[in-house]
Amino acid sequence: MQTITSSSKAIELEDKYGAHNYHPLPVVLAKGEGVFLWDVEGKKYYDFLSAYSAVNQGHCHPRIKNTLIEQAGILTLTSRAFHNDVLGPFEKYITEYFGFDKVLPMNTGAEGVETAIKIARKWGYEKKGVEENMAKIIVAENNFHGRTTTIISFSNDENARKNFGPYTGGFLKIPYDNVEALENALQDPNVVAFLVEPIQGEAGVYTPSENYIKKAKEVCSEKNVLLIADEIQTGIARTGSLLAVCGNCSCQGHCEQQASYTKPDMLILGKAISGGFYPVSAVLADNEIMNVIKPGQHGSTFGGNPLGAKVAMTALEVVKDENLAKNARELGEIFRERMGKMVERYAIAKLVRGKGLLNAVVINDTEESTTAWDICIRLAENGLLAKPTHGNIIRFAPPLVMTEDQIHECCDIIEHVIAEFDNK
Ligand code: IF1
Repeated sequence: MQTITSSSKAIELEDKYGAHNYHPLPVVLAKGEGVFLWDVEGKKYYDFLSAYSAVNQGHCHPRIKNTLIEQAGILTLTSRAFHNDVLGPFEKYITEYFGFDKVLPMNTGAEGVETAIKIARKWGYEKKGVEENMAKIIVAENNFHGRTTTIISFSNDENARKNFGPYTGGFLKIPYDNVEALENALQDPNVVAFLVEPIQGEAGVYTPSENYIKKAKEVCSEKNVLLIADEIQTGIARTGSLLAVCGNCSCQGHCEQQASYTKPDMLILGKAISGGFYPVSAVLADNEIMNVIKPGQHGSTFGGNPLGAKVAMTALEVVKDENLAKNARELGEIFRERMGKMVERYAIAKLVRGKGLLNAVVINDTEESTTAWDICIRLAENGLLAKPTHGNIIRFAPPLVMTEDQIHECCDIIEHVIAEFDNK
């Protein structure tokens, strides 16, 4: 294999030999540790993307790394044709951790979403009594749930969708953060589920009104419809609680006793469930729902493999042992307070929003403008990596192992760059 010694060489190779399905910032990363990344030239950066919230525990967390190395030398993959001695303990651990009867392990987030869709439909036919092939699932406008042909069928991002048809039917789209629209859609007796992100990530970290999810659960329950929470991006302490559906509680449990907690009928997790070491996703549900799946009806070669299961267990332990939900909550408040002041001072920054350490700053320019991109380039030059979304929104989501001093230093960098653009 060719050794990469310069960023330009690496970019050249990707351009020539890789499909052009991404438009990355021109930075070539070679090393990560905690909240930091280094490029091939040795320049150090604060990471404010965290691999789209997959490395909440920080890059190359030593405990997770040791688990990976240890298990890699014992047993990695057996398929589910046989039992393995890690899967059972993992399933007990994760179900107790999040407070559900059962789990179905998969690999990527999109597979988790597909799994939940299949379970919901099957539950609809076999438990709710919906007529064959008539089941409908309600989704929200501007959702992001992954990139399979079925999932992009109910996206309204033209770029993600166009020319990938024919599309999968059976989805009803309603405005996000609108309980009335949900109640109207629920009048259809063929509706089996409502699939929703508790905070819309890709839409630009769109935080709904308080109690939206709680009310959604209530109206769904009245109609015997399952609430499916996609917490692939918002879960695992990112938003200042273990799950976004925990609401205002920053305890490290699944918050069942807390008034602000809303238990979804199905919970989809991915990304940080393995701290960025290995693709692991999971769907959690109670018996009456999960038991509709019988042998041969769903699965995956790698789903539930001992390497992923062991890594995920350690990654979840780290979240508890290092109090990452509490840290995300506290640092998030500092971040939004400082960014709030910045937004007041500089016209180029319009507003800041988010929860915990999943935040966004909206840039005062059009979606078509390159301002947010140009700001991200300058942020990188100043040692901070972030990526624009929707043209004029910059997402700020550092690993949750950051310290207070570090978040202040990062706010200094962002303010410095914003000030520069304000004068332009
Ligand atoms: C890409 C965004 C983040 C997700 C939710 C399912 C999935 C995702 C709520 C699918 C994935 C990603 C994938 C990434 C971009 C990204 C993203 F910008 F699109 F919104 F995180 F911020 N549900 N999110 O956010 O999980 O199959 O990818 O494991 O490059 O597509 P996956």
